[in-house]
Amino acid sequence: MNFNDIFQNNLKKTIKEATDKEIYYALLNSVKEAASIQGGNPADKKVYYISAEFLIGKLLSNNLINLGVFDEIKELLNANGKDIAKIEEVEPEPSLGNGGLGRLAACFLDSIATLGINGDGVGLNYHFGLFKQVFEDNKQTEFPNPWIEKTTWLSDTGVSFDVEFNNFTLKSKMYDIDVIGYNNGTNKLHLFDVTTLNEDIVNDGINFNKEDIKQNLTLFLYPDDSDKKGELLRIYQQYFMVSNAAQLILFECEQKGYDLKDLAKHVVVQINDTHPSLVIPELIRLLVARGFDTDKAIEIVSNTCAYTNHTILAEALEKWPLSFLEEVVAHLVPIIKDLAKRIEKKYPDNKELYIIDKNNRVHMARMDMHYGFSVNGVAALHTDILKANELNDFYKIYPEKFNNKTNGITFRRWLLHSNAELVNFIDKHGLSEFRKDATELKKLAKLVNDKEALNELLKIKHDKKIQLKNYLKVVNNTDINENSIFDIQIKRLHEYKRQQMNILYIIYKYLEIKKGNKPSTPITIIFGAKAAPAYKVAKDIIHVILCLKKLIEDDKEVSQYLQVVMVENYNVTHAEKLIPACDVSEQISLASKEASGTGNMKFMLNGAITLGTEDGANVEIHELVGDDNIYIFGKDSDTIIDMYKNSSYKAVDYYINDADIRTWLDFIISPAMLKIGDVELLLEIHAELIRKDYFMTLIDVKDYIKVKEEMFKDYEDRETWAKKMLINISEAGYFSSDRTIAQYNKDIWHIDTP
Ligand code: 26Q
Repeated sequence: MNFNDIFQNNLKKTIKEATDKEIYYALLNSVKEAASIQGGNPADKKVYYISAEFLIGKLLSNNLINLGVFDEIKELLNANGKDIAKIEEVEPEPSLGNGGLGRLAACFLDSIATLGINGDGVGLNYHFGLFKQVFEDNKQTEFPNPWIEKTTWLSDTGVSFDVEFNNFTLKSKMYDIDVIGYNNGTNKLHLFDVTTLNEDIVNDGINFNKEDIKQNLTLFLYPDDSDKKGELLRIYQQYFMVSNAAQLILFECEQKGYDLKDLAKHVVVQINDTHPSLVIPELIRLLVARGFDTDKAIEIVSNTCAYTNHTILAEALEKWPLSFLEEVVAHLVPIIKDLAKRIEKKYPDNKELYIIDKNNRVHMARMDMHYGFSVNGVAALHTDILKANELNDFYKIYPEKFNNKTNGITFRRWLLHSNAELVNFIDKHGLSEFRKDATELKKLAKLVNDKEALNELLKIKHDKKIQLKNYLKVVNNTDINENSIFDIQIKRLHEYKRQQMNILYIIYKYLEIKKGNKPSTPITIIFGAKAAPAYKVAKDIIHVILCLKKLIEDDKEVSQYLQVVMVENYNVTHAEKLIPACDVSEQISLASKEASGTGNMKFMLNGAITLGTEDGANVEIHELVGDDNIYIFGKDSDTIIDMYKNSSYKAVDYYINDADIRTWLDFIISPAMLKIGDVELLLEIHAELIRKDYFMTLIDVKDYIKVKEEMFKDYEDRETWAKKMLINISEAGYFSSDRTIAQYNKDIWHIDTP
């Protein structure tokens, strides 16, 4: 049966008569049906991608694209007076991730299915996902973000496991979401839930009784991004996730009649950061329970598990107090202690290798590196830094385990779906093969002297800017000027990402305009960022942005030339609209701190030019596009790493010695700002930037402003700018997650594909 028939069957009335909601639910059910007809990606080995986060975003359009029916359905709806964009709006966005790591997991599932690799995701079914951000009084407030409706992408599988904790046992329920490969088989995302959850215990924003584990375990995703919080609930969640994963893995192997001694021949477990690391002792425990001796169980599991590191920030590497683990899962503790003892015996002289440190904290990453067969970073620079610094002791004893897998993004979502106009352009120039092989985009470079093609590119960008303008009017109650430069910084709010440096640019520019130095083209600086609710400095930075926005808005003179926008509740859906409309992509982290970044890749693919430091994947973007097509500034990672070693950075010296920097910083506590904002908060963030500034804003701010000004000047030469856009798009093929996943499979997973 073709998709159209399935759809008509589900709708049960004519498209003309149906409401947008009815059409959405009918399409959802039809996609599920089509996916089940299509079947999986069979092989006798399977990868289980275990992750606490899968930031999948809305699914309808992507699923239609991957089934190959999007255009057909769009036209069918059109012919009946319906707009697919309106249908998309009906769908709630599942926000099951914090940011980069979770979105990467979602891109990876798409590519795994597309490449025909037998592989499923395993995670948790958070009912409220990440909090919804609302601005009140120029500050962030948090609310629950429900996404599960009666008709939903989740399918109840009937599969259930018992998960034992110290004082009670919880029954799980496994829900599946189909992961439809682009013109290929369907895999699954398995999301585990508890049967005893109670959504009603949430009150007053996102508060709930943290002790009532049975009722709260899958209520929320932990809203911390690279920020530590030693909460017990987090361990409950992690153990619940991995115990289910481990039981599912063994169950599926036994069902297929595999001998568990050959587990590593049939299964590979990819551990997405350390959040699922307890899967190692849990698998060992389950194998021992099935009669293996401990040595053998350890050997089997070590050949099955592979670990991906996503961060260099020491404070984000999970170290759980042994006492916490004893309180939650005492039955894993003897295994963890045994694993630790073996290392202490083998390497008595190097305490840096110990799994349990002298303060009785369990270092999850260390367990992964000792008892897994692969360790990978997520961009070339990141992996090099891990090898040379943070993980050097491990690299020395296990050089063969270390490998790099530079991140990627799925072109289905970040090009086919978000930028049909650009796809049209690519097709028109005869490069439609890019759908199968993204490096085909390289051939766009032949158009670099084709004025007509360059003009088309500029026109597409302008159209996307108008679309964004219309979108922000509706969702953000904001009016932006489509003839201004769109300068966009969208990512979690974190000091190392240095949104505060962008703030200092805005202050600089405001003062310049006040002096009469007006930009040739107006500038719109757009932010989108959530701050972890407990991360005070991050929330204060949001406050400054919102106050500045208000101050400039109210200034008739400046607001014609400079506008600040902060998109409320930044999420995947917003990103899909913002990225195609962007001119300047802000990737300004302190060198050495951003493991990779993936927004940088999405922007590049959509013809934005990067303004960035030599950090993460920016380094690889720079290498690909060359000096003329990227704007690089700031100190490099070697310099920064040395400065941390010598503690040689002193923010206050910049404040004292540089009058410009002092002027910009003091503007934060100027009378005009204090009138708009919260005096205490503004004073605190001002003091923070002068006294601490742990991520060295002031070391790069002048170079940043200089290069940003050059960039805006270069924007005026539209033809040269369009060439830069073209080269960026043409070199973006490398960042397809299909390439990344093919590398994971070739080097780590070894799963046969059709
Ligand atoms: C840790 C302990 C307790 C609670 C929460 C956490 C926690 C949660 C989320 C720690 C880290 C995260 C998320 C990290 C993350 O998103 N890292 C990003 O991963 C991307 C994909 O590899 C990279 O592109 C980014 O550079 C990296 O910051």
